[in-house]
Amino acid sequence: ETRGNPIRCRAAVSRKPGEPLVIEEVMVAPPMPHEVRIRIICTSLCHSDITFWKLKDFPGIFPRILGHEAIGVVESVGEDVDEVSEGDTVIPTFMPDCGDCVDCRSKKSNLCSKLPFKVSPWMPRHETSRFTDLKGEVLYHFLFVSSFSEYTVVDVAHVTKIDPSIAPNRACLLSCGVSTGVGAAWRTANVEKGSTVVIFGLGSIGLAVAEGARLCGATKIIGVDLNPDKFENGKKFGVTDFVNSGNCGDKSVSQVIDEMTDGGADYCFECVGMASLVHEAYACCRKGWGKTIVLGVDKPGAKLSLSSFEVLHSGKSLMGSLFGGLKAKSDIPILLKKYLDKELQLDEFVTHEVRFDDINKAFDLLIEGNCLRCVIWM
Ligand code: CXF
Ligand code: ZN
Repeated sequence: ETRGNPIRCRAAVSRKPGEPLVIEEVMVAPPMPHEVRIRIICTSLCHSDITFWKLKDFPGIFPRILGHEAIGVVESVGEDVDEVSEGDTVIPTFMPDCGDCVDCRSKKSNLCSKLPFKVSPWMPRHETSRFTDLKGEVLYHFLFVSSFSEYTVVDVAHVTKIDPSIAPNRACLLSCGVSTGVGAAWRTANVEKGSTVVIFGLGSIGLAVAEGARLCGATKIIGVDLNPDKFENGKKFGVTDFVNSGNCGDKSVSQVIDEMTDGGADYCFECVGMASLVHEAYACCRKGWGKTIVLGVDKPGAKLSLSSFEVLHSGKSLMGSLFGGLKAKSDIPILLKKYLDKELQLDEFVTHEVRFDDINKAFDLLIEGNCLRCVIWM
């Protein structure tokens, strides 16, 4: 009987920035009110795990249990949890969906104001940790998920119950990366049939944007990347055209795209995390109605500089999108259904799978760049 008691299990602890994770035994406290304890089935590595693993200064918080793209089974629930119960299959997400704040009730936002998103080392509601190592030292949480552990505790606002029959090594992708990209095209931009879309960066997020844009009926999907090999793979996800950003001669990328699109694209997505690419994207979305959506995470403090006069004259929009604008509890099941109906591709994103003991190999693979998603089996 584990319910109500701490669980001793294995976790991959990030003890020092940039150093290999250490698999060790940890204690996972029982869930507090509004929390659920989950046995992780599998997790996959997202680039944000690497970003925060490498960060030395703020918010470089160690020792920490990283991981935020996962699927698991509810082991036990805390007080005041009636939405899920023991044995339910759930997807944890870094974005909450409390369902009753002004924002969660509005169709226009996915930015919950009851549990506002922040990069915190704690559980969202009680601001404490559920993890300790065997010496009794606190281990910090990450993005409210911390899935690099056999068991984790997540707030009920951060879990979505799903159909347990879906392959876990596919469903887990909807916990972060693929949902973010597909959602950005579908929910944030609301790409229409016949649209022209430009995607800066053909990593997992960019390819998921392509997949979303394809599902929405976009006819021209231009991929922009420094690596021309990315185009071949991109075609599987709907990329129809390619611009090698390192090979535009004396033109800027935005000039090249402006010519290809006869005056600018309907939607541009920045999926790299470079302010200069946001400028390029904004420059080549069409005057009057073009929308540029920022998905990439740049260094803390990185600034954009747009001329106020240009913004006024252009009539363009610039928007950010966290988790693709999706509301986890209602939208993840929709995307899973699209996968089961063979509309949404997920299989193609899984390029590698490793055992939990080889979690550091997943880091190497994603850093090397020939990996989209590496699933880690617990
Ligand atoms: C990121 C988005 C920006 C803040 C940190 C988390 N999302 C997921 O990988
Ligand atoms: Zn992520």
